[in-house]
Amino acid sequence: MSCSRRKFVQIFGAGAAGLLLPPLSASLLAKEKVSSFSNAYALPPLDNGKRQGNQVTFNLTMQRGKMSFFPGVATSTLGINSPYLGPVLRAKRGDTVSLNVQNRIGEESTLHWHGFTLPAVADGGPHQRIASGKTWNATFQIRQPASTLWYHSHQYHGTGEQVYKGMAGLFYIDDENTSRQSLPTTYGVDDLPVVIQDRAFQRNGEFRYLGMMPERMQGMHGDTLLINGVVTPTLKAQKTLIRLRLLNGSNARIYNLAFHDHRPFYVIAGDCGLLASPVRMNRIRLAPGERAEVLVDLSDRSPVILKTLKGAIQTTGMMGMMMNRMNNDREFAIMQIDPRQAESSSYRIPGVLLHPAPLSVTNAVVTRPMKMNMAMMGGMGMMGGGSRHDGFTINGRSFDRQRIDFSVKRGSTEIWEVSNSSMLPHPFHVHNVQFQVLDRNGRPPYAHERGLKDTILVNPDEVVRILVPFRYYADSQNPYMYHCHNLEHEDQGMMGQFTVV
Ligand SMILES: [Cu+2]
Repeated sequence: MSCSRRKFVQIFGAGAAGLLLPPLSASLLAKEKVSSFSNAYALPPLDNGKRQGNQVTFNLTMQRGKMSFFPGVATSTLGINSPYLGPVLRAKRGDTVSLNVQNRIGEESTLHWHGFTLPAVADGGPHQRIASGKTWNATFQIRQPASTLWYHSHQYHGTGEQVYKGMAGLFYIDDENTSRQSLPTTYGVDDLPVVIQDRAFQRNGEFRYLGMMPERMQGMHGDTLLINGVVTPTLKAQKTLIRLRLLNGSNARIYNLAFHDHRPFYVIAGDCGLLASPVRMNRIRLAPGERAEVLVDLSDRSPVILKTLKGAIQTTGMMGMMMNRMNNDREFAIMQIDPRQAESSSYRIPGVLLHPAPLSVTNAVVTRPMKMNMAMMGGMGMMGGGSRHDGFTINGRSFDRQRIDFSVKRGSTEIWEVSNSSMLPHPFHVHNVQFQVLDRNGRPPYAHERGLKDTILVNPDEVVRILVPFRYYADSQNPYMYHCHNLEHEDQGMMGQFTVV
């Protein structure tokens, strides 16, 4: 028996795989839709908070709602100050933000500020629980460069479902360079948020979340693409050069984004800030949790379709074959951009960008392995349908809220060696830090991955080394999380926690 075959049997059980595969792949194929881009792009509300000098207060209410993703069909949703998703919050480096989060969804939740450096008590991870009916306050100073961050539920064993229903939004940071950059920056005009999510729907219009066992293994994939909560919309571009702030806000789907005419675009920022100079690409892979800011030249005034291509996922062994059979790795239209009425932009693609200084590797004190794996230990865990399993691990251990996995020293910088010995890719995310990618299997990182990041995709059999600084906050009691940002993997235990002391 080959190694991959043995792993496959460990995960699925010898007899079960053949029985489970055909119905699911058939139903996915039958539901394939062709979009006519008849919906209009939706611009999320912009919330600058209530400002007094450098103190900015945001009032956020987690709420239940109904959304009509399809005409005449209502879907039950979660949102923040909205039925589905939340506003784009915006503040500046140096501001102290005070976020009041009121929970009115009727169940416990949390709200995590993804990508921020902040005190552990303000992080919004699974320890900062907000009981139904209560309000939680997070206050912290913004001490990092201009970037496109986001916020989302981080509920213990419930992150996947709450985010899927809509508990997420974007958070922009500006800095002293924002107005000095020669970049489009007018919200809703030439600077546009694009939150990409895939969803599955039941016949009655409700979201379908986690049915069959393979979905628990791969994470939840849907066959309908939502952009800012709208099914495959058309964006009527107002300018001939636009900046798209792309967030993969999906639970598990990895995208391989490109335009239908293969026109180039220019990546100007990754997760946590601008790159040294724009990187010309014609496709970009974006894993759950990752962001990319791109400039798109529309001066030919021809409508273009943003798609995700096949080949987004690198897998090995039987799991790879299975993912192909289930059609998770396939082409989707995401959004149409129609620039026929666009005004000429005064911006051009800049040669260089005012970017954050790179981190120095010379003062790294510790090299720490981070081994991600998914292997079934009990055999029946996945079949049982529960959310607690021992099969999703980092360094051989599944998440335990009572166990602090390790501590790091405040002011130190570490090298983390993130590896993946499973058959599926895993996007690895660390709270409280902006890290730098050193190498992928010993090779230099891709040009667009050379800025500061908080999430990095690690493919099967890959080792990615990252340089991780712990700059400011020490707290021996309250931990930060590190985890796979495939939310189903996270919920099933591919997560750990560390303190800064
Ligand atoms: Cu994972």
